[in-house]
Amino acid sequence: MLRDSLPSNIRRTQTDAMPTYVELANSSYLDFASWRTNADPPSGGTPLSTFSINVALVLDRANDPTDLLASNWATRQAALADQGAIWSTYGADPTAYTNVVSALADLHITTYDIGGTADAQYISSPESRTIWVNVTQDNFTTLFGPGATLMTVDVAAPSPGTGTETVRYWNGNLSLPAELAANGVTGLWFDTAEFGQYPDYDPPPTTGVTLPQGWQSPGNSAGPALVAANPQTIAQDYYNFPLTGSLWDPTSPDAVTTGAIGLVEPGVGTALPGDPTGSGFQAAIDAYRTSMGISTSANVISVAGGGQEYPTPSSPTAFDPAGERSLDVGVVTAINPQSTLVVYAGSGTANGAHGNGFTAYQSAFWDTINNPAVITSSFNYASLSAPGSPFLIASNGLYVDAALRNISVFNDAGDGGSGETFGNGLPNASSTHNSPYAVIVGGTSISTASAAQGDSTLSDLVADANAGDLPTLWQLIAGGLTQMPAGADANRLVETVWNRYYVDGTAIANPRGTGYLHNNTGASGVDTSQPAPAYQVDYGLAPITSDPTHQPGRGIPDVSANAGGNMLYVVPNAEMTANQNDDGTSAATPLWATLASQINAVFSDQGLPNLGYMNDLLYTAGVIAPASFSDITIGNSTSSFLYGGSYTSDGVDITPTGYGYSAASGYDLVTGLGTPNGVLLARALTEIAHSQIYFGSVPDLIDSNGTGGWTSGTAQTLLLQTSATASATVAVHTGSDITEASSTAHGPYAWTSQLAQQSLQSDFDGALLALFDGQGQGNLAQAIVANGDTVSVTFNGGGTVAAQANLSTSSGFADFFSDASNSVRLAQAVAVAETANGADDVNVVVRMRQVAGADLSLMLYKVDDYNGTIGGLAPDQAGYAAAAAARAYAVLGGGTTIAGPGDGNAGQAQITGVDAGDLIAMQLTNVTNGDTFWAFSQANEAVGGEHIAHLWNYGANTWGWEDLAGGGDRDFNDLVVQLDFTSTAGHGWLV
Ligand SMILES: [Ca+2]
Ligand SMILES: [Ca+2]
Ligand SMILES: [Ca+2]
Repeated sequence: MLRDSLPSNIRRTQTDAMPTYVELANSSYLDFASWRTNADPPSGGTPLSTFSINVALVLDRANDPTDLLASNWATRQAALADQGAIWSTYGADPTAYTNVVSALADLHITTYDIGGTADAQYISSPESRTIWVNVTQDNFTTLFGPGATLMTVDVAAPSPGTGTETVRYWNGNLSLPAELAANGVTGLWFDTAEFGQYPDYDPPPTTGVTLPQGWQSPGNSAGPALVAANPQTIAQDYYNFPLTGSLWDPTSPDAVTTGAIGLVEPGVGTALPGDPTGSGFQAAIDAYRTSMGISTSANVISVAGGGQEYPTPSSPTAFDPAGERSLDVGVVTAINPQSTLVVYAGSGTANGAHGNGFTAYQSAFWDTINNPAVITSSFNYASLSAPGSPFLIASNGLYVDAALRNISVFNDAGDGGSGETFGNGLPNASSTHNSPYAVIVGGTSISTASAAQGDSTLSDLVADANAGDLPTLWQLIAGGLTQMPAGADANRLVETVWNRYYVDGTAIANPRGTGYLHNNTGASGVDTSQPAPAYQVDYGLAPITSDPTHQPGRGIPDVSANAGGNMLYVVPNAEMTANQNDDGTSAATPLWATLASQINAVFSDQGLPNLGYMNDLLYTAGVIAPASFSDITIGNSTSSFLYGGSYTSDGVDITPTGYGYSAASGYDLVTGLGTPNGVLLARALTEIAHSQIYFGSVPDLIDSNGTGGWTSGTAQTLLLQTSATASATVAVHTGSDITEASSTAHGPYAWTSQLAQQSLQSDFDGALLALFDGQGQGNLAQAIVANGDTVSVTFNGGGTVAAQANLSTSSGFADFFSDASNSVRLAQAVAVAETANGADDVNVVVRMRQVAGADLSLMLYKVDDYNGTIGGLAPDQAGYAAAAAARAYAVLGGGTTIAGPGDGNAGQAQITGVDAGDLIAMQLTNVTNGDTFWAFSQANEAVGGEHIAHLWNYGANTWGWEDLAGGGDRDFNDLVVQLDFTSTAGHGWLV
């Protein structure tokens, strides 16, 4: 360098000269944690005379991974398998990184853990693009520019007359030395608690809303009737987790080992009172396991390079990190007793560290020793950082790192409701805790039948359910009810939004005395700092905030699970000395993490890689296998507010502004896609994974033409299924053909894809299904189309939108929506054998549910194309039946036909000798009257010159038959049939 060649006296002058600085846009104090405040920035006070703060400097990536992360899961997995190539491509440019380290040395700024090990206090590495440094009162301006001053000022506390709060802030934007900016330092984070959320103390500009008295949302007030359940009971009995029973007995030859789960527990780690190293943690967690009926010891690894400490909350209602930790470890170890727990304390307290959550996430994501494939956390840091700020750049990049490390991250939505405990009058969602590369988990409340009877907010619902009220039962079944309510004492009756807000006069409180400023309902709504992720757009969503500005953004949560209310979790207390009952989205989140870890075990058993970043797969499962989720439709999370006013909450005067969100049919901004049906979700995800990896060349039903239109993906016979809430004029245009698909209204309880798939569960009560038998579907027609034909649908003269087709077209169907409840489904009449690992000669599971009185029989046979042709014979040609019989698959146990299970029953069989890519068609025989029916209507009976169609598609590889000639009652549930091509792989845990 030129400088080194100068005489020593000049070099010293050059070295000590003030470098030039580059201002960082959007780097004000309010941009760090108080974006969307309507307060004026703080001012005045005095310079802070003594401080020491550790700061993350984050460099840009050498290359942009956006395209890789936007590719499908299989493409991502293929790339992520080579982690060396990933990080030489998507880490920092090594030269730029070295330049920054060198420049910091020239500036005499202390750095931490450059090139350190994975259990170092801080993560400073070219791969993480991060360099941790220390600044004090002596060199704050050296790093952040000559104008940077850290100030301290006392401001009035939110409630008049309650004193003052001390705020630490800096004026204006921060700057960086030009050498750092030139080498791509664009991200910053502070390992400190100095810079909190700055509240708006101005008088409220609106009069707000009047809240109803009492409980604000149903299903959270069972009182003494509430249930306290062991976590594994909640997982197995209410969420149908896939791995159960002897699989968890380590002495069993069937024993399964689930992978390590990382728990982000900033500061506290495994510390116990008086025991900062957590030396007593092993005994404490083993005592909990014993109380849960688990006889083996936990495998616990503590990663706390900067130490850890047991905190003391400032008040009984203050956030308690140790309680969070105990909740996390309890839920994880009880549900997945063979998963190693890796507990991350983050930077701890050594060297001026503060154990900020960012540092714990970073140590978890970069733990290349333990490599947990699933990481769960309920900790946020600096909730509202501004878009474009160096703080949000750093935070967003952290979760991209996790995706590139092939980690599945589960973050709780948070427990602050629609207001996010931020008093700006708006609905808020954290900008730092809702990454598109993390699964965001919201909260629900499960009510058993007995709990519901003790809950006055559910009394009407209980009465209606017990009286057999069909609309009520229909709603409850969509929410996961599988038994008649009268006999459902031990089972779920209803699952509602978790919401503990209670209003008494003008006081917002609950039995714990807390309200809008504490943890009482799931955070929800829309993170307006980012656009809706592609998987939400592909699901047909366009999330907007509920306030009058209707801001777009990322909808949260993605999914949800029980968070308390009428069902609490039995977990260790904060000190780990005894058990207690606890709640929160902090409980729902580790539950989801254990499910992902179980599914990873299934994936491994079937020869698949880990799930990694897989949000898109969840949304795809929601479309093609909707029974993967129970749909939550009851409750709200409303808690927006301004400071000041005539209500009180948490000892503070506030004005509720009423902007919130409610659960509703389908995806909603309180509970996301819903709560898991673990086995059905696992089947769906394995099916999607094998399909993407091994069957990418199989034609899709339809292909986008790039301008909003669609073309047929192959030569095929399409079922045209109209669903209409009133008589509708409908036409399906394929190439130059127009097929009439007009329809009368379907029956009010015509079966949905979700119900048809739910009904295939053997423990679903046939008597409950019988209440909804005989409900006619809309019109069913058929079209034979050529490869490349244009495809469109008109509904009552208007156009339709295939809003979810991107997610379903590779599974053989696509819905063209006129609106949410009026649509035409185009579906293939055959299944493609997308077998596990593309294997040949495999057994395939055939699941059935019969809701008809006749004796039925099913034959599955191989065809040559999507029109059902066999050796040149079309389905309506002479000799087809004999040709089909000659192509019939053998049934395990003998013969080539499968007997229906009988009225009301579920059944299951396997066919054998199925090769990858086989096209499989079905024939139904009504044994009672001798009629036979085909998937291709031209082969069926004609009425008035029209051939009658008998097969209705209910999602991926699932169909329902109508078993009577002439069309019968057209309920298409007489025999529901599902082909499962992947579950026999490996140990067959999902069969
Ligand atoms: Ca819902
Ligand atoms: Ca029928
Ligand atoms: Ca029926």
